[in-house]
Order: sequence, then C-alpha cells, then structure tokens
Amino acid sequence: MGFLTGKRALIVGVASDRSIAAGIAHAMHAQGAELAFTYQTEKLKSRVDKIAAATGSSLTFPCEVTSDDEIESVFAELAKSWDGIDILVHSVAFAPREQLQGTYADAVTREGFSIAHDISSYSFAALAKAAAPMMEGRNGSMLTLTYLGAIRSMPGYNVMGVAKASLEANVRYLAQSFGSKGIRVNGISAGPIRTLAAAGIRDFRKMLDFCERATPRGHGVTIEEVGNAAAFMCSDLASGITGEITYVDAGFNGVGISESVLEAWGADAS
Ligand code: NAD
Ligand code: 0WE
Repeated sequence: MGFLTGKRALIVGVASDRSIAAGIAHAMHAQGAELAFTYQTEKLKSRVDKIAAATGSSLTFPCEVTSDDEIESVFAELAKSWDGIDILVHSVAFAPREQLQGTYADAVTREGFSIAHDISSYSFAALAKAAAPMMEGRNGSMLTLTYLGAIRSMPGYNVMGVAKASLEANVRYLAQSFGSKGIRVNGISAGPIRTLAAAGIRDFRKMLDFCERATPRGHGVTIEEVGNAAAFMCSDLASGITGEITYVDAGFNGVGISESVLEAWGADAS
C-alpha cells in the first residue's frame, strides 16, 4: 500500500509528459493517490487528458490562473466528484519572453513585472484560498515549484527570480495562514530540467550542462526524482514540515567550488 493511499490531489501545471507536474502526478499515483488535473488552454486539454488517463484519472478542468472565475469553477466542478481535497500542487510560471533576455535592469518593465508576479506567485495564493475550504480537517498539503534564481542571481532569469522570491515568501505566509486548519504549505526548489518552460531560453543547454556537472554526483535531477520528493512532502510522512523550501537539485545549491570546475581551471587533483 502506497503512502498516499486514500489521498486526493489536484495538480495544476501539466503541459506535456516532460512537465515537472507530470512527474509529480506519476509519483503520487504510484503511491496510491487519486488525481485531478487542470489545463491552461483547450490546446493543452488532450495532452492533459492523456496523462490523467495514464494515472487512472478522468477529472480534468480548464484553468487559466489569471482568471478568478476559472479558479472558482475548478473547485465548484471538482466538488461534484470529490467531497474534499488533500493535496494541491502548483507548478506554474510565466514571464513574457523578452523579460528573460539581457540584464534584469534592461529587460524589466512595469507590465513584465506585473505579469510574472501575477502568474508565477499570486496564482499560488489564489488557488490556495480557493482550495482551503475543501482541505480543512484532513491533514491537507499544498506544494509549489520554485528555483534557485529566487535567492541567487542567474543570467537571464531576471524578473522570474524576483517572482520566485515572492513565491517563496508566499509559502511561508500561506503556511501561517492555514496552519490552524491543519494544512501544510511547502515549496520544492528543483534543479534545471529540460521542459517546455526551458524551451527557447537562450543558452539553456549551457546552463544545464554547467549545473549538472557542478553537482556532487555530476548529473542533474529528473522529473521522477522531483515527483518522488513531492509525493513525500504531500504525505503524512512529512507532517513536521511546513513553510519550508526543500532543494531537489542533486546538491547544486550547496556547492562552493565543484570538482569539475576546479579541474577545468587546470588545478592539480591531489
Ligand atoms: P512546463 O512548461 O511543463 O510547466 C509550466 C506550466 O505552467 C504549464 O503547464 C503551463 O500551462 C502553466 N502556465 C503558464 N502560464 C499559465 C497561466 N496563465 N494559467 C495556467 N497555467 C499556466 O515547465 P516546468 O519546467 O514543468 O515548470 C513547472 C514549474 O517548475 C514552474 O513553476 C517552474 O518555474 C518550476 N521549475 C522549473 C525548473 C526547470 O528547469 N524546468 C526548475 C525549477 C523550477
Ligand atoms: O522557471 C523557469 C522558467 C519559467 C519560464 C519560462 C518561459 C519560457 C517561455 C517563465 N516564462 C517563460 N516565458 C516564455 O515565453 N525555470 C526554472 C527554467 C529556467 O528558465 C531560465 C533558467 C532556468 C533554469 C531562464 C534563464 C536562466 C535559467
């Protein structure tokens, strides 16, 4: 019997079978959870339906997170099938493409800043507010996905880094808000992974190679590894963890100078 048997999870942020949210869905399903999904646009519906079917679910609902109406109707529709929810997964981020080019100061605009923060940070609070009434009194757990660019500057991550810093603060304030209802709120800071969100980002390949080689084990993380950590974080095994950001990055964030960089510098290994 899996450690999520009897739990019901709503997963927001599947766009393809490479999505981190798809890795989370498979891991939660493997641990016995029952799943429901949202999709951003009609174009994505068939892909999300397929991943739902592969994880034993037929519950998929449209949800563009900039719309309060759509957020509200997800839970109204879900309530027709489920009397409650145990797990909310938020795996959504967006900034206008031109925000992720050049330096932060050159790229950032009032409009770009606002969109990035609305979709990548506020939407977690909006979904959490809407989900909380269905999560009360059942050891509920909410989880979002963040990135190291929240606390360190990364070339080109720009306003997304500022929005992720806001998202991480959101985790701590939501944990406080819902603590008395028995709901935990956490973040997973994943290492870089080639997904749709990474497609077309300048020099992503180079950054991925650098980050992977700089980890203690010499390679990066998979959506399966992030999925397994997410399943644990949302299970009762993690009952003592809330308001926390957990790194699932193969140790990259803890490295000062990596063996591989030292070697590339021409240093003597002894
Ligand atoms: P992805 O493209 O598969 O997922 C991003 C999701 O956001 C998509 O499903 C998309 O539909 C959704 N989305 C964007 N704007 C939306 C909107 N307005 N309304 C509703 N949905 C919207 O990419 P991913 O890499 O799986 O990203 C998922 C999360 O993981 C993001 O928060 C991202 O910042 C985070 N993350 C990614 C990496 C990485 O390297 N891929 C690393 C750390 C954290
Ligand atoms: O959070 C992200 C990326 C999120 C993202 C991606 C896009 C591409 C398409 C947000 N908005 C957009 N807008 C688009 O138009 N990651 C953690 C992946 C990522 O993106 C980077 C990274 C990493 C890692 C950008 C620059 C540097 C590193």
